Amino acid sequence: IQKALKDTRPPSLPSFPIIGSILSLRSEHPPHVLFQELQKKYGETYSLRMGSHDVVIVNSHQHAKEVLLKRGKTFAGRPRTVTTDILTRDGKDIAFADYSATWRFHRKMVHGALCMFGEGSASIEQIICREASSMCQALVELQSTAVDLAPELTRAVTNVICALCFSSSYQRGDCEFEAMLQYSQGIVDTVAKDSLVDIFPWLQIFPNKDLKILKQCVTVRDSLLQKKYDEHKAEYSDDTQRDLLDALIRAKRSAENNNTSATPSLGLTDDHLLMTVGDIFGAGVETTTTVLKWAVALLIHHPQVQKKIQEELDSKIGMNRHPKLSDRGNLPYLEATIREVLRIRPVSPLLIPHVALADSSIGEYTVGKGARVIINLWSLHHDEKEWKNPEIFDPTRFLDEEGSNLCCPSESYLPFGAGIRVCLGESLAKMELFLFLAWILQRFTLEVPPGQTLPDLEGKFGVVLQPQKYKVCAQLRPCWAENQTDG
Ligand code: HEM
Ligand code: PLO
Repeated sequence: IQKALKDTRPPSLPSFPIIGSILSLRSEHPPHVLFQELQKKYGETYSLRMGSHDVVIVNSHQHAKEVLLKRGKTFAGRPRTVTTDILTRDGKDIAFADYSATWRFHRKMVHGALCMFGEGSASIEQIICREASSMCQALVELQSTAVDLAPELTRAVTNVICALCFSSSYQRGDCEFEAMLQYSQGIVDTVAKDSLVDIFPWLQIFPNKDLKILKQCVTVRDSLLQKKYDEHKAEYSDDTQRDLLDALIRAKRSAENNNTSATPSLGLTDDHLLMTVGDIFGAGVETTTTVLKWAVALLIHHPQVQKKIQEELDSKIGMNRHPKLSDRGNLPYLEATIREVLRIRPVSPLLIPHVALADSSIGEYTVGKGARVIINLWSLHHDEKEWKNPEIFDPTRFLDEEGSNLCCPSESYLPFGAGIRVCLGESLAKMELFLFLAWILQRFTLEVPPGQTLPDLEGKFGVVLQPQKYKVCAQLRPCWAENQTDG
């Protein structure tokens, strides 16, 4: 029986006691590319050992959908790691929390609160348009000079999530905003990184530069969150619910009033509440900003794509009004471009690791309880069997023959994941990407500054796949420039 069982395990990389498969994982490539390469030797689904854990790597959409959808609940666990435990006070958030009643409760609550502002609601559209307008104003001032757009893009995106979470926003040059930028980059650079501390938990007793940076950044973040929480508690009223934090405080109070014994089991503690807003705030800022940075970099590489989007905007919207959410159905080329950006440079190329909560299987392979499962979205999005020339940036692959209707040419496309751990911010992110890009491209043409090289498209692997810093020239389009001089 044991032999039969053993034979159905996924092919395994060589592994050694204590160090696991680490020797086969040394590579100049980032992990998603290395895991894609290793398919040639081990097949689409294979396993390796990290420290004392079995890790299954999935590179095909068939197996990915089995994990996320068909057996979604069995694979809904999350691993505990040293770095994410520091970030989330031992998994008291949503994204890095293991499957539990508390996790289900928090996810449902946040989902409900986000729906309140969701699609079709005028308020979120107003908030995004207000920020888009202020960003475009800032770009007019920076016009024609070589600038890094990242701070302006980040401020716009941050203010949207700040409005939803805290009913607040940041002006340019605000020192709290500058501090936030700094700690968040520090966290992105160090958390969940394929760092040795996550593979060997005992290494944390040794001084470790990354761990130190992470702890410092988390301390700064926590004091910012605590400040918002204290302010909200002081101003709280049962009659109004301004934002997500108010919604969470209300849920906590009503649980406390109704049933004192139910509160601990639902985990409505101060820590849970803080870590939950921390997640939404962090995810809300880093993901959407990263996609916008990729979109701008790719548009500079492909001026013909930019021109087509502008032609579409000119014919469907014109210059006399600003883009609205209701234009989304009329701008298929822009939508296709957003889809293609999310395909070619997925924000989260390995998703967040999943964990098998019981003995199970993936395809013909058995997978034991406790095994970690990594879905390599990079492989799904660059699979040559599924995509023609997957390395080429081509929005028309998401359009039909006439170019007037959106389509999805392959099932091997899951930028937001799927199933019970699917991204909570998908619809918010799509609204933001659409409106911000439509506003920018209606007004500006983005170009490489004279004498500078095109942005690097390789990306820095981390908890999100970010592009390297680059400079852009945002040129006001002729028709807008005339308006500007006309006052
Ligand atoms: C999880 C993608 C924006 C909140 C995820 C996952 C992916 C993803 C791939 C992991 C799914 C898995 O592990 O199976 C994206 C992309 C975004 C984006 C591509 C932007 C274009 C956002 C925004 C928010 C958000 C704006 C917040 C409002 C979350 C949360 C989770 C998550 C809370 C964890 C869900 C869970 O573990 O139950 N996202 N995301 N995301 N995302 Fe997003
Ligand atoms: C980004 C840095 C913040 O300071 C903290 C934070 C919270 C939630 C994380 C987010 C970071 C990175 C992107 C993550 C998000 C939860 C879901 C999202 C991992 C670390 C994705 C893309 O899966």
